[in-house]
Amino acid sequence: MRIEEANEAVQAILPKKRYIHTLGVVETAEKLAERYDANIEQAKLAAMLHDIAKYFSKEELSDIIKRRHDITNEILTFHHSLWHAPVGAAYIEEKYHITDKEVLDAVRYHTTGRQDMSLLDKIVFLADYIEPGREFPGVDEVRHLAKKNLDAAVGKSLQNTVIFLVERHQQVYPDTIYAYNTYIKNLRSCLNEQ
Ligand code: DGI
Ligand code: FE
Ligand code: FE
Repeated sequence: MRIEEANEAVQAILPKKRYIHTLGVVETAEKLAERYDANIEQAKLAAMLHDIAKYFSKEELSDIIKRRHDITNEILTFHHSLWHAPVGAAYIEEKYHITDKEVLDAVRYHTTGRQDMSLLDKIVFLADYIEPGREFPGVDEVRHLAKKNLDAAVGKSLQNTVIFLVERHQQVYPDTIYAYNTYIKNLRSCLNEQ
């Protein structure tokens, strides 16, 4: 699928606000791909499609999760805001015949992260967190880190997310914990070097 087709598809599916967020993620993913020598076409395509399932109903999301053998049903016992990520990957595979495993994985793990993230996973995960439309405490620190150390920036955003969830008495999905345990080491060494 070409980026222009993906753009038209998401523009038709997503509400305006989410579409603008998506364009911010595409722009940021492109810059990160240039900075860290990733494939720019893959980064832009994964970014364009990352939230495609965001407004599927809970029923639709859970039906797809139950039907797909590559998505664990365990995710249904966690907050429904996590479901659109693996469902988005399944949807773009089925509907647009995207077969690029790296693009599919970057969409699948864009919300939770995972233990060993590919370069593309990290770029989409981080672009989603720091795109220009995001405004929350701590985002500027992650934007700054993203310019000098990708893994440390991923570690910082995971730390912020874990703190956010724990403070609100929320569950933390296992992949997020695994990702945190991996990339917090990069944050620590990056901070120690200063
Ligand atoms: O879809 P977006 O709003 O662009 O961003 P996202 O895909 O990162 O959605 C994240 C939401 O999911 C955010 O509000 C926090 C919530 N969430 C709930 N449980 C978890 C979680 N996020 C992570 N990373 N891990 C969780 O266990
Ligand atoms: Fe998302
Ligand atoms: Fe997003």
